[in-house]
Amino acid sequence: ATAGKVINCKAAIAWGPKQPLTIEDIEVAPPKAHEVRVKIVATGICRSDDHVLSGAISDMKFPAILGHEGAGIVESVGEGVKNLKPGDKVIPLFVPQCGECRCCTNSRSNLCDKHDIGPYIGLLLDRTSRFTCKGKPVYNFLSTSTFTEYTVLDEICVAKIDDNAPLEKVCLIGCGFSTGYGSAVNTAKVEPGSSCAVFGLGGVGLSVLIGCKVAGAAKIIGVDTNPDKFAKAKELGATDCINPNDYKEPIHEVLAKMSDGGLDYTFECIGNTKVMESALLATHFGCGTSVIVGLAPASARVSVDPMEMLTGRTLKGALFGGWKSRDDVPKLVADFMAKKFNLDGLITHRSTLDKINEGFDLLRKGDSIRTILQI
Ligand code: COD
Ligand code: ZN
Repeated sequence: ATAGKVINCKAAIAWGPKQPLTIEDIEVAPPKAHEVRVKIVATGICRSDDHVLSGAISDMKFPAILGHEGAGIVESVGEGVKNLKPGDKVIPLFVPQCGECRCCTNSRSNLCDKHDIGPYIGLLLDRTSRFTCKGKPVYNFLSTSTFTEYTVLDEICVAKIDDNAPLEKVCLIGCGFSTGYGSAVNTAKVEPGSSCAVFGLGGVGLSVLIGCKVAGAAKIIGVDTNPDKFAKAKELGATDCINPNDYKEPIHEVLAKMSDGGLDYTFECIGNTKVMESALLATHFGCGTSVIVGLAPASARVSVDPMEMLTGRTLKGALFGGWKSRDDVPKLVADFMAKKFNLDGLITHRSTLDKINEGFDLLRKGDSIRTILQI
C-alpha cells in the first residue's frame, strides 16, 4: 500500500557534532532504479556513529541520519531490482559489493569502489538523498542510515538473509560482530591449537575472541586496562586476561613469556598506535601475525623497526573483518542460525529509538557493549 508513495515516519536526526540527536518527522521518498526501501526493525549503536557526534570525522555533512548496524524488512523495490522483494529480511551493508570493480573481482579484497567510508559523500550512488526533514534534504551515513523507521539503500548495499533470523540479534552482523569475528577467521586465519592475544575487550575485541575460539585457538589472552572487562571475556572464551598496568615490564614481554617466545596472532581493537606497536612486538618473531582492527586518529602513525618484519612477522588489517559483504553476510546469518556462535554476550542493553541519546551515553561511559534499539 505504501509502494511508490512518500512515507512519513520518525527518525533520529544528527544536526551537528556535540549536539544531541532529536526525533523528528521525516519524509522518505520511494526507491529509484536499483534502490530498495527498507523498514528498519532493530539497530545497534556503534563507536563509529559516536565518532561523528564527537567531531572526530571532520568532513561529515549535516543534518544526517546515522546508524549502520541494522536489520529490517524490504518495503518496496525500485526498477531493475531482481534479487530482493517486499517482505525479504535484510541487513544493510556499509561496505557495498558491486561485483565489478577491482576489489570486488579480487578474492583477496572485500572493499568496493562504490563505498562511502570516507571522504564522506553522504548520499546514495546517484548523489541524491531520499530523506527530507522540515523541507530540507537529510544526508545518509556509510551508505546505510539505520536510526530511522524507513531508509533507502542502493541494492549493492543490501544482503538478503534467512526469513527466520531474529532481526533484534543479527543486526550486530551488520558491523561490530562481523568486524571482530572476521578479523580472526578471515584476516588472521587463526588455526587450531594456536596462541592469540586480543588488545581491547569492547564489542569488537570480544567478537575477535569469539572468532579465535571458533577457529580452535588453544590460548586466547585478553588484554585491557579496565579489569571490569575480564569476566565477560572469560565467559566468551579468553583463557587468560591481563592488565598492562599491573606490570613494570612492557606488555609484549609479558605476553612473550606466556606464549613460548611470542604469540601466533594478535589483534589491536582499540585504535591506539602505541598499542598497535606492542601488539606487533607481542607476536613471534618468525611466524607471528598482527591484525589492526581499531581505527586510529587520522594523523597518527605506527613506528616499526624493519627488523621486526624482516625476521618473518606479518602486519595486516581489514575493514568489516574481510567479509565480502553481499556474499558473506547471509552465510554469517546462517552460521548464527546453526548456532556456530552466539550474539547474546555482546548485547548488554535494549532500548527504543526515542531513548537513543541514553544509548550513546552508555557507550561513552563504557557501561555498554552493545545497545540495540527496537525501531
Ligand atoms: N590498553 C589496553 N586496553 C585499552 C587501552 C590500552 N591502552 N585503551 C583502551 N583500552 C580498552 C578499553 O578499556 C575498552 O575496553 C577497549 O579498549 C575498547 O573498547 P570500546 O568499547 O571502546 O570499543 P569497541 O570494541 O566498540 O570498538 C573499538 C574499535 C576501535 C575497534 C572501533 O571503534 C573501530 O575503530 N572499528 C574499526 C574500524 C571499522 O571497521 N570501521 C567501520 C565501521 S564501524
Ligand atoms: Zn560500526
